Amino acid sequence: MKRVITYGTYDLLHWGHIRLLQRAKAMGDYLIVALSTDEFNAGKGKQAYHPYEERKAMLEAIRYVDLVIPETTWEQKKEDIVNYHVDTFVMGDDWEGKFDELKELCEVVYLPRTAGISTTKIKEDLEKLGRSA
Ligand code: C2G
Repeated sequence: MKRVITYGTYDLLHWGHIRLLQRAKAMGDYLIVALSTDEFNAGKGKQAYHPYEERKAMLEAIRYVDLVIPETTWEQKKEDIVNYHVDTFVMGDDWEGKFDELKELCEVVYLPRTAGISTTKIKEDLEKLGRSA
């Protein structure tokens, strides 16, 4: 049983998120998503549109996702990898190199981001639509 973990906010769930989760799951048999809590996001200077419980429920509805756990700190990754017996840590390549210290514990993979889509872009495009309406 190969176990994969990834981290993120997953707000306004979109195609780029789904493709990341799809490819992450394809790397093993069991995919854990550590989902940023609203409090942790505040620390990232992010305010998600959907609160944690809704973002969690949406991820749990995705066939590629086997378990959703809270991400409450930057430092929890090593503990998560040990506690959940993780074989592979996966992130989009906007994080390229940022988590290489985890290589002492598991495989670390950065996957190409899906171009042309982001939560920020969705918000900006909707704002433009609102102004032109
Ligand atoms: N992603 C992607 N393609 C996009 C947008 C996002 O592949 N067009 C990936 C990101 O690279 C990330 C995941 O989808 O691996 C979730 O993206 P976010 O919700 O934006 O996560 P982020 O805010 O980067 O939080 O400790 C790590 C942080 O929690 C990551």
